Amino acid sequence: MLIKRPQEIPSSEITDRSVYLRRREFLSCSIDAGLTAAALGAFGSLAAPSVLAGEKISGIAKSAYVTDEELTPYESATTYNNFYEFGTAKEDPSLYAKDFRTRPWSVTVEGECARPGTYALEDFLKPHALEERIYRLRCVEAWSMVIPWVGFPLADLIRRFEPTGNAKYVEFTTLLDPQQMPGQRRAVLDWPYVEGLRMDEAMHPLTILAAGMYGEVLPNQNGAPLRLVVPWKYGFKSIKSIVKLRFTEEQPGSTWNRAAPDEYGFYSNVNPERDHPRWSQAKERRIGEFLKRPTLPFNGYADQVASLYTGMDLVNRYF
Ligand SMILES: Nc1nc2c(c(=O)[nH]1)N[C@H]1C(S)=C(S)[C@@H](COP(=O)(O)O)O[C@H]1N2
Ligand SMILES: [Mo]
Repeated sequence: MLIKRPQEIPSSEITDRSVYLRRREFLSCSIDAGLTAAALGAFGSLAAPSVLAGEKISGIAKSAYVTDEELTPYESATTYNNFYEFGTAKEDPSLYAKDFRTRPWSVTVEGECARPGTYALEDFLKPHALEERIYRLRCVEAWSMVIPWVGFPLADLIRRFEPTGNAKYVEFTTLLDPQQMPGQRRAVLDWPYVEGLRMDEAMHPLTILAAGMYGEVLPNQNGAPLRLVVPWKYGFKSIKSIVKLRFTEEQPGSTWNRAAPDEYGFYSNVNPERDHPRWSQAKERRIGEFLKRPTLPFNGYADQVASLYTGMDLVNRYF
């Protein structure tokens, strides 16, 4: 079967598609009265078969999770990236992920839960109304950004799959596809990229899955079609282009932790008191700013998340 690449779709067809989308919204209204009109708008555009990175998402709900700090310019957030599957230089993902195909896409749910299976992305997202979350993002390389994500609480998704009492952790896996991901042709990391969270971290209201940013469908270089965002942890925990969730009893491995266990712990909570061997974590450079600013414990989210770690030694043992 010949699949058209997005950039090959003539503009006449794109107009047709927007009419199709409106019709589709109307249709889904009559099918599922339980969803709000706003949510349907968002779902409508994300469920399109040839959804384009950068396309506006309609009906995004505002949320209380915002900051009044200045947003990082869209240009910086989409050209200064870490996504080693597309290369290790900051500009590589924006250059080499252009043709990355994010449709069709499916996500597999495995392990300790009542509803394992493989789900089309559209069905995976369908029940979730999208909201805006403006979060700080702090990379372990000591730079940071402020990004308006479009997503939904991971907790809501996890509940749908009914984890069993043995589910103590969730493991996430990125797509493995060296043909499309040139970085995976070299053993820079142990592919595919995997990450993990303790169940209470995964269920925390700050933890989201993002399908968009800046009001638009997630650009490929930022982890389309679906990535994790855990704002109180170093950026590498926020795994991109997810194809699998697995509920486990044992603490899962994580790619950076396996590569250098002394440098990258499983928890990796932002901690100005625990330096990385190569980078002091006491300060950070907000992209676009010249002077460094102090780094805050848990990236400024301590009031919300510090209680998850009561009694744990976050410097020497659970870093
Ligand atoms: N699959 C995958 N996910 C990933 C990475 C990666 O290389 N591969 N890099 C991580 C790192 S180190 C950071 S700082 C953030 C960067 O996200 P951004 O490029 O959207 O700002 O993505 C994280 N998620
Ligand atoms: Mo990072």
